[in-house]
Amino acid sequence: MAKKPNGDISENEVTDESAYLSRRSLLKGFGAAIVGYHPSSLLSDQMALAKVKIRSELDQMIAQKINSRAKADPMELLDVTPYRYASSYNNFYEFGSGKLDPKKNAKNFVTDPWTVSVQGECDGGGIYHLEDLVRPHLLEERIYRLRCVEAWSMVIPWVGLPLARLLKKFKPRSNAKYVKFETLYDPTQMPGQKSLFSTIEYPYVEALRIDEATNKLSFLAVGMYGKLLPNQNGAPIRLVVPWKYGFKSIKSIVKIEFVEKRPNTTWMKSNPKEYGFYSNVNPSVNHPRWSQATERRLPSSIFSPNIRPTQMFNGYEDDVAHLYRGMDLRKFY
Ligand SMILES: Nc1nc2c(c(=O)[nH]1)N[C@H]1C(S)=C(S)[C@@H](COP(=O)(O)O)O[C@H]1N2
Ligand SMILES: [Mo]
Repeated sequence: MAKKPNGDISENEVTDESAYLSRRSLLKGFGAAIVGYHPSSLLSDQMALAKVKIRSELDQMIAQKINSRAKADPMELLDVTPYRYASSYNNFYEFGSGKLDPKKNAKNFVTDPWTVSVQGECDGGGIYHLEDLVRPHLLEERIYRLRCVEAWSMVIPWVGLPLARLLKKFKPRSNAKYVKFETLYDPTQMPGQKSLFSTIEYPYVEALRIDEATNKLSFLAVGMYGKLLPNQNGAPIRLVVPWKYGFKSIKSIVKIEFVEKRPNTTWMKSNPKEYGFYSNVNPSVNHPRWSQATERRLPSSIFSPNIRPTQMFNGYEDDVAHLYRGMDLRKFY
């Protein structure tokens, strides 16, 4: 299959927050009359003002943007997974365990208004509206490989903000050793949470060591392919930790908690022999039931399987290997 750059990617690698916020407002229903117009032409005075204020950050942003682009393997740019795959082949068990279930069942998922509760060992805890978390930051684009533990992979252009920047705002205390994240629990909206035969417990919980969470690659996405995050991809805000198996990248986050002790995370609890806390992508540590040496890069078919070797830390070794220096990665899987 011939590969070509994806037409869905916008040329702007930076989506400024006012454009993002006005898109959120569109969803909120500013009125049917404005639907269909480009959001940036609809900026209210207030939003225009916000735009002026953040313009001074722009130079810095552009430098950052160039850095993050250069970081990605240039060949990966040609390899961005078509939007229709990234937005329809999903894992989001709250909306069903089939790959096509989340798109179908999350269609009416309500993501606005949305609040995130920040708790635990920090001085800046509280309940934050999503917009207030995003507002002070310019959004940036990061093209990352996503490697599922099931041995398929994609390349996705996320839009969002570095996790470290947000965590800093919450003023974690020195005894905060881990950051724990939780997905919304709402069985009325999430049919998977009502299932009697579920393999996992809800709410979905994930966690990172604080130094992992503040690594420059750890990212919170509010969009992808230059658009708002589709519900099935974890709207309105989800974690992206590109050097770890996909299940660490928890979706639709409502709670962030700073804790001293290592939390029990969802997949670990469900099957501790198969899913460890670290879950770093590692071609030489196999899943007990299948090899991790290779992966299927989507789109993939029986005629064109698109099999590639798995890369250590999913190709992000330079940025993250130091986090695990001296650790036996067979033991700390
Ligand atoms: N809350 C929640 N987050 C989740 C999951 C889930 O079932 N529930 N699945 C995980 C898995 S296994 C993967 S591979 C990625 C998939 O993200 P994507 O559908 O955006 O590609 O989301 C992760 N985050
Ligand atoms: Mo996954």
